Amino acid sequence: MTYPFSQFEVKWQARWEERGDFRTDIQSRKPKQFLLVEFPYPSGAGLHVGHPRGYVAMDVIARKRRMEGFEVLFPIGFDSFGLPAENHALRTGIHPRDSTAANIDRFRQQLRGLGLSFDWSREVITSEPEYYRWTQWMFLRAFRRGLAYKSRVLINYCSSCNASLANEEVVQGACERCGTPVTRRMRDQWMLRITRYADALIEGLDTVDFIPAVVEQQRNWIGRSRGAEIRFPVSGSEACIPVFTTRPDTLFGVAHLVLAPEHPLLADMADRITNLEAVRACQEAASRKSDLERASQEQARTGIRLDGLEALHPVTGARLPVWISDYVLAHYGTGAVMAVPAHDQRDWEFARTFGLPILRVVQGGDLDRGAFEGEGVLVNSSFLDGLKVPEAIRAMTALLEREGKGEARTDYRLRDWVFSRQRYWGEPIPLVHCQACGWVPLPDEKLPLVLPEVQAFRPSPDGSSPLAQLEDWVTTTCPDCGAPARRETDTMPQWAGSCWYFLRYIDPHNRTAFADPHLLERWMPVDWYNGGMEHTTLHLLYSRFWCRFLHDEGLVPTPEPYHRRTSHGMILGPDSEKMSKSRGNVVNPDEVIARHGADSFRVFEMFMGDFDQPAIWSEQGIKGVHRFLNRVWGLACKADPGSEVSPQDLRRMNLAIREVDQRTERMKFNTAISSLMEWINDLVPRDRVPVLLLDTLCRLLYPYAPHLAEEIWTHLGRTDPLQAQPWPRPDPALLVDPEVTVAIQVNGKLRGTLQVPADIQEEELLSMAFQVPAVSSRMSPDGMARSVFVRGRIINLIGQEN
Ligand code: ANZ
Ligand code: ZN
Repeated sequence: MTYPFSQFEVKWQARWEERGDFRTDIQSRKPKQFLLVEFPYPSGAGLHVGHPRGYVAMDVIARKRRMEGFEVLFPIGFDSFGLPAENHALRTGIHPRDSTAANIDRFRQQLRGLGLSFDWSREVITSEPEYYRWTQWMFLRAFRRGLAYKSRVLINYCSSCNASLANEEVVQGACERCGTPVTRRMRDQWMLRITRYADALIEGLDTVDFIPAVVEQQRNWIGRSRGAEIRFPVSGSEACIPVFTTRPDTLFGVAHLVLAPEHPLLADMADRITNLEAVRACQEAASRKSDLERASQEQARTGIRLDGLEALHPVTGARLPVWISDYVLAHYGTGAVMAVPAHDQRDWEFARTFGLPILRVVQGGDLDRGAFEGEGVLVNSSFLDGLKVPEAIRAMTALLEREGKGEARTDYRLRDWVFSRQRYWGEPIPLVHCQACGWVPLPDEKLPLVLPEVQAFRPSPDGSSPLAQLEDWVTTTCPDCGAPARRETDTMPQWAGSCWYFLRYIDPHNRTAFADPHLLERWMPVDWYNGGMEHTTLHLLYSRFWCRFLHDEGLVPTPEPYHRRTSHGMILGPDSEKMSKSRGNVVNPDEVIARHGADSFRVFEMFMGDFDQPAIWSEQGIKGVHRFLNRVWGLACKADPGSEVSPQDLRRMNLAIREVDQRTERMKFNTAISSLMEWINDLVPRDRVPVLLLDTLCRLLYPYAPHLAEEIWTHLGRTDPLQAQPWPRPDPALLVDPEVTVAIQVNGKLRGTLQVPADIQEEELLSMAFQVPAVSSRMSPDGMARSVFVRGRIINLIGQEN
């Protein structure tokens, strides 16, 4: 027997929509809750069982918050610009606009089928001109503030597709689409000065409530490190090699310098380098690797010495060999390191590989086994000897500053954000280049700059955007001086639209502003944002930056967009592997819902294990959950308004209320569901179930299995909407075991009293009685013949006294 979910789930979904249950009253005076999930990219594959894990979790919270009396904003939309649609267009000739629209329809239908309580009237779609008009508008604000600039940077490039690739499109050094090894090329790109916000983005982390793993990722990505820049003169020349180091204290342990293969000194000194050919080969090999590979610890150390070139130690004047190696990154620090093999593991490996000296300057560790990177006391270091690392850092930095050989410096791993793509399916960058005026923004009333129609989606052979081929579109006039001018043909990256979508939800149909300032004041920040762990670095950082910028412009009331951020673990296939089409382990949510119902699907996704950990899909598991919901249905069929509720029943119910409430708030969804399961197990054997218990069960179940809860609710004869019912609160008085005072008699004479739980068992009470000295001095347990127990009042021990 299975409960008739297919009869009522669709009915409830339709009714919720009709009644407008989840429409936010944006002007409401109730306390607000803005709950956010990452809006999906509408891929051709449809919704994946991984998406709903975060969506259902926040839906549970949203439904609970409505019952708790909050005005809830729980919106959804689509992040619909991006590469897969464009790549699909290249393969099939179908316009990305059309495939995207079809995919969105399918996603909508699937999301509705899950019974998620989104306010669909606030849907935003990033590829719609009414939306991207404001993305363009914000970009122009940034441009006018000097936050956007054009610069020549190295990009990933696929020579077979003739296209520049985003980092996400480079898979193990090869083009994701065609497998050709990716090379790096210089190209003019629009950049956003996110680095100006590096400190603010670190400090802002202290004002929000993000899970620690996310805070850590944000910090690491920004990668602030304090240290010094030290200049090493090149022997026999005026030139200097500046290095950035976090450990100026180790200067006396420097054995050689290592430059990034792209370092400009190589070109400047080409006539001095005597092994130029071998050096070129090494540079060539490095250009084929990604920064990630180059920085990897596992990577074998490769490199070559620059013959004919020597540097001078800034303090001792010793001659130091200069090497190049790809473990030194061109765009970090100064692109050059002072190698200290004894105290930096990468330098140690490099020195081991090439037989270079390893000179200890800090005590500690075993240098035969690896570098000692810890703290300790300085040795072999002249005036630093005997100092501890932090003191030595200060002393050395002071000396370098006095002698003009270097200075304290803070460096960041964070780079400015490459904000242009040579692609079609993105927001056009609304700038015009004029010979006389330079880059000129389109006036606001010319926005949106609508993405023009194209026939060919393929980038030009020179790597420029497909838009560059539309001569009629590109030629325009300068908005400032009216002279002939040319449009920018790059488009924005997919990140652009997702940087501020939460703001638009607050006022999605506003035609004169991206959102009404009063509504922003009332609804920002997002109270709780949940999403996948894979988006906690870049998306979070970019949107925090965007929000800070808008805040500085006086356009958004809060510097941080999100108050609380949590993340869910990924759902893995039944074979414990990441689900993928090629592995054939993808579970289709539509099929699961058809077989077991949306409520089973929802409850199972919440029951699969700890929410922040990866979970493995299992058919057995969903069947178990389905049986649980069946049992709940069975209880409802035994509802009896006349049946009495015992104090025991009330206590058990209050325990369930407390556990479900607390565990849900802590995102311990799986154990919240187990407490419901345990509770109803007590009720299942009964012939009649008191309505009061079922009433509470409906409320507690509603966030998790809303269709079933609604159905039972009407079964109980209730006509008022369940979501308007107050969320149950535990009664503390009912949660504590009531205690009673029991008189202890020995052969009928009072020998003491005990404070015990009202429902204590006789055996336990007896063993406590024999601990009372006035009892144990008169009678031993062996001497007792029998006892008389009057529950809640007296226990009389009868037998032989000592
Ligand atoms: C000497 C030294 C001695 C270093 C020592 C470390 C330990 P973080 O903390 O990540 O900022 N470095 C500097 N520029 C680099 C580049 N372009 N590519 C690769 N490595 C680079 O790292 C700063 C340290 O990383 C710097 O401090 C430098 O090595 C290296 F016992 O200088 B150190
Ligand atoms: Zn002009």
